[in-house]
Amino acid sequence: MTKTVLITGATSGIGKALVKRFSQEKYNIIITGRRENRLKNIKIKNEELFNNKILTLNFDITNHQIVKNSLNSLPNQWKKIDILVNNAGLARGLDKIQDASIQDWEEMIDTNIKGLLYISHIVSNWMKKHNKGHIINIGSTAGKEVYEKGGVYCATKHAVDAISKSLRIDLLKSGIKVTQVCPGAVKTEFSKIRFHGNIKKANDVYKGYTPLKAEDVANVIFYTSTLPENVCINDLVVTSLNQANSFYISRI
Ligand code: NDP
Ligand code: 8X3
Repeated sequence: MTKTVLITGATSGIGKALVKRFSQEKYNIIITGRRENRLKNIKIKNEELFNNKILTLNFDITNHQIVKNSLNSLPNQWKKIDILVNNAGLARGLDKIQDASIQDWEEMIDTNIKGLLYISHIVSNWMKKHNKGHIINIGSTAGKEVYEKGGVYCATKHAVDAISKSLRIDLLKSGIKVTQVCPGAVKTEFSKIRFHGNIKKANDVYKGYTPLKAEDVANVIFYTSTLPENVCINDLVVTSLNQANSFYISRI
């Protein structure tokens, strides 16, 4: 039977690459994000290429009521979700805590922590009905150690780390796998968003070394979903060859 995967934050970067990877394997895919035009184009392009079915849900993950209404609007057959990839997320700013913008903090906390929880709350209950499913949370090396000026972003990714561990315990009797995938630097729109559109600052993040591509991470995430039923990767850190952790990157 065709499996269904829900991918949040599918309009760009890792999420968009994941849509392609799962489409190649003919999954039914629910894709979410705020940019409706992008969702439509991604649906059309992948369906044309891979002949699978893609359903778009256009919502802001930070609004609990809208998340609930959107997910509940899915046709019943689309609510039997085999895999949930909690990928939507962002960094805003790179500032010391005493200097940072409160608005930036709110956005990161609301998206990376609360948004992930809103989706997981609903979808884990759907999965429980079938005693089956796989929740894959996208954490970060920033959830493994903290770096200067990254305080609140790192805190949100440490929260994803904690939530992934807790969910795995809470769902232990439910036949639902919980995996966390923690990438190091990946060249996506991430830094452009972090620096509020400052392209020079964004490009500087990836200068002098080869970061991961979104496709690299998508392949790894996809792999974690392909293992036998009794095998669960709990936690996986993936960086480019040039990166050891949040602090050490070998630049030329
Ligand atoms: P992108 O900026 O390219 O993609 C982020 C995605 O998240 C977009 O599809 C965006 O959709 C979605 N998103 C952001 N805010 C919201 C919101 N309020 N409501 C709904 N969707 C939202 O970044 P990446 O692909 O790099 O990031 C994906 C994940 O990977 C994030 O969780 C990030 O923290 C994590 N990560 C990234 C790394 C990197 O170096 N790039 C490294 C480690 C982890 P839209 O704007 O259309 O709503
Ligand atoms: C993104 C990686 O190093 O910019 O999670 O925090 S980093």
